[in-house]
Amino acid sequence: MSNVIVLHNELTLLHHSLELIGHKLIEAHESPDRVRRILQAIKQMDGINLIKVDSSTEGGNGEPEIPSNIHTAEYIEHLRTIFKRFLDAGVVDKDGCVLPECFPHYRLLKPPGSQADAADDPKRDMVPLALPKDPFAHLGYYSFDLSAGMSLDTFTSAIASVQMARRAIDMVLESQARRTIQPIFVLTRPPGHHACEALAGGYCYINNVAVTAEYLLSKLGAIDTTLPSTTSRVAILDLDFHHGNGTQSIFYERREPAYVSIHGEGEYPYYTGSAQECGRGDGEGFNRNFPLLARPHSTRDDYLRLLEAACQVIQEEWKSTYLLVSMGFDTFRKDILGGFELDVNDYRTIGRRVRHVGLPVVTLLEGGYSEELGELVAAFLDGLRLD
Ligand code: OKP
Ligand code: ZN
Repeated sequence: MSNVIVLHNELTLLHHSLELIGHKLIEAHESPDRVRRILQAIKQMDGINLIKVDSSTEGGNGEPEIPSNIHTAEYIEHLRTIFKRFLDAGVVDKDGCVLPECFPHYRLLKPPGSQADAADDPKRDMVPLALPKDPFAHLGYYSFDLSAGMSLDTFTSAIASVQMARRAIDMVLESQARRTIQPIFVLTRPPGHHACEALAGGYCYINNVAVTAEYLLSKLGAIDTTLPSTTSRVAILDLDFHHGNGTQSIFYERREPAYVSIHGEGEYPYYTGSAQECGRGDGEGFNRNFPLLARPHSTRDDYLRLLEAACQVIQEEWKSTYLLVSMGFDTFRKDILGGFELDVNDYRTIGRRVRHVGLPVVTLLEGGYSEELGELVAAFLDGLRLD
């Protein structure tokens, strides 16, 4: 039995957003209360070492570098500045939130003289849709849906999250040197797994797990060429109900890190996550999707069988030496955005299985929107520390 380290930064509570449900614009389900519920539930737990990270005292001026192969510099600059532009123009209040207007849909451009189905081929040669001159159109250019509105402190919360996640990597590597490995759970908010190289969406802005994996790989250095070509040192296990399209796309042509996901079949974000998506080029074989139909077409046992298969891939096929978990709790049977059947105690089982992969592990919070979120996280952390 060992302790679990939990990292939290109060700046993650600042971000807030709106979302459109039918004809109603409401406070986003992804709210600061999620983290508050988790803090409330774990505060009376044994074996939890809660560390409050303070950005002003960590890492000098506070802002970690985002690798340009994870997110483009232009995209990061957009996230940093866009709200201020709306604010300065007087079209939003300080405590408001801005949403995109118009998306650069790939079917907007139709090659001259082509048939309709050629226009539908996303791989066809075409002039890319350029960044609009009008800054108020930038939000649409850099988003893929309406679920990634920006508020005054969205960027601050997102940056605080990656900063904690990088800190977790430093801690894991240090503790490994001391041979006292403890699992780490990072209270990242907003989540990250839907964010692509230059696209926000699905409550995500900066892909926390992608930046973390890249940081870890930079610490590990060049790959040992004597390692079998089927191996990947860093594995990302994505257990959120929704497919992590962003993480998949960022690493799709890379062997390291390798990505494996279990998620609702045919669910949001709808266009990605099929079992046929296996990676390309150097990345071939290092992307694995395990889609599972939502209830009533699947059971808890179906889910746990896929969890076993995913862990087997990491251990037996990739023979990974580090594990990053994109952990969503929207697989819970009562979650408003999920459709699986998992119960509270299943999160203890998941935590224990993750521990039994036997690797140094950093878990990042992705989704989870039920009232019971705190309880679910507590059960997961409990499983993570069991032998
Ligand atoms: C983020 B994560 C209601 C639909 C909301 C966005 C779902 C994002 C899930 N307007 N769609 O993977 O938990
Ligand atoms: Zn989710």
